[in-house]
Amino acid sequence: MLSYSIKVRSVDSGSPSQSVETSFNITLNDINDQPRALQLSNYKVTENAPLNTVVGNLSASDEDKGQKLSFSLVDDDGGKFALDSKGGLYKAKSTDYETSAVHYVVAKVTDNGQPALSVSDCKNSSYVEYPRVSSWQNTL
Ligand SMILES: [Ca+2]
Ligand SMILES: [Ca+2]
Repeated sequence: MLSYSIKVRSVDSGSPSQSVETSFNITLNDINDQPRALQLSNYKVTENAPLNTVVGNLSASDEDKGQKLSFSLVDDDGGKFALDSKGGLYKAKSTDYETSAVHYVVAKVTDNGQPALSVSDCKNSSYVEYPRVSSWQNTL
């Protein structure tokens, strides 16, 4: 909780003028701020990677100290992706580069403030699937 102290003086127009001075303490109450900077650590995965392969991890920040953030998927591209309890995005169904080279997922982060606030992000959540090529496999 932040607190400010201000001093107010009022002066009349009499002669001689009289004045009175009083101090006030103004207290700022914290309100819940929206989480922000929702990000996915990696967007690329090899096609035919085994189920449960983690593509990347979601992360976000929140100005409010000590709040717990939880992640969920608004759009999991037909159930192809899911989240583990730590915000890891993993493959839940098999995928095929020749059928679809880019998948679209929308993630959401929610804090545990009162009221709970959330942010969802799709602009950074497309994830690109690469053909199974040996040079790519080593990067995963
Ligand atoms: Ca706040
Ligand atoms: Ca918050």
